[in-house]
Amino acid sequence: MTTFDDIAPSLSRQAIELPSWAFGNSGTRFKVFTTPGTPRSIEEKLADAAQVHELTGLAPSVALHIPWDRVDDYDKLSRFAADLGLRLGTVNSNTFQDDDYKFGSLTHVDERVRSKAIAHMHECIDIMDVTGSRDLKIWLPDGTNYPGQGDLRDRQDRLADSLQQVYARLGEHQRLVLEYKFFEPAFYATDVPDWGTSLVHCLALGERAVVCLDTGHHAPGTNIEFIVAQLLRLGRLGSFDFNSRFYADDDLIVGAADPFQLFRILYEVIRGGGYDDDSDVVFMLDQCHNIEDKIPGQVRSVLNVQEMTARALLVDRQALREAERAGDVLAGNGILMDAFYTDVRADLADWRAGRGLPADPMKAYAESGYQERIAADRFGGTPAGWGA
Ligand code: PSV
Ligand code: MN
Repeated sequence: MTTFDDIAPSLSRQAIELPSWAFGNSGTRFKVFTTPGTPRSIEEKLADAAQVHELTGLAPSVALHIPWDRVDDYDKLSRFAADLGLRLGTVNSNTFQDDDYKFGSLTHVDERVRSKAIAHMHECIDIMDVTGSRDLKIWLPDGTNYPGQGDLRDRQDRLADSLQQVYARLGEHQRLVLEYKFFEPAFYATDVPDWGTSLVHCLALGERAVVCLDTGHHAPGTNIEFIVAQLLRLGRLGSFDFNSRFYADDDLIVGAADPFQLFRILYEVIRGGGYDDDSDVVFMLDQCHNIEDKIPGQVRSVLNVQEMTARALLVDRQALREAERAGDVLAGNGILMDAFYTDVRADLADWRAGRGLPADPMKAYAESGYQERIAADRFGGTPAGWGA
């Protein structure tokens, strides 16, 4: 029997990376609602992210998205982040908002456009060199809407060649993290639609190419924890983009739609060594807060991940292994479910209080007056959003 006291020390090594864009406005193709106090710059996004870390102790780094977070001086930005108690993390490339990329980026048939996309990846690596970020994350919008629009095979060949050119520019301690997604914006064929395709490209590139698993990027019913187990087994799970979905790539708060799925994923992470001290797996959020306040939305998200991590750590792995080996189906399932149904919220509140953190970070944020302050202070300018 594993108790909360047994797992408490493991909780202190949890680190969840926040996406800078979660603090900006986002929406659907129908409407983007703005929130008073929305940041107008990356500096203001970092200030908001610092609130999340201050209240939870769980979010020491922030991922950038280029060009949304482009600045003149990245060294200055790193120091700005450090003064807030934060670190700049993964650099996310963006080849989905430029007219040139209508028919693809790293897969584009036109060498001019393909070179431009490769140059963008190189720019991201230049930024990483200054910020000290380890990971370049590539998610591509590339794909086709109609059979016959493009040659599926040629597109893979061009992709492989482009990725080689990007990988070759990486420093010794940097990684290329390739994210997959089964559809959208392309509706017929996506060029990196699944973990298999991502893995195939990573294997061809070399050891420092790893897969990013965005939990919202699978067809309904996909067994995501199986993918986690397999990628960890092969040493190729680079990072998570955590969020949750009811229908498509909804980008809702992680753990909101299906807490049990999050539990199963985190169990496999722990089982596979992805939560070990020396693990290189990055636990990032990739979410959009379209209608809820963004800072408490991020606070709730990191707390959800912490809560499910605690429950997954509570699984009595020795007993589970014995049940599995004995073919005791119901005992094995019962052991997992016992851990999943354990309410750890009061223990986590005590754990936080013992570390000088607010026992209830959501309440502490609501009472802090920060939301009212930014709503009053951030006057004028353009709120950050997907176009910024
Ligand atoms: C694509 O849907 C994606 O998941 C990629 O990670 C992008 O960079 C991100 O969304 C933007 O939110
Ligand atoms: Mn993502």
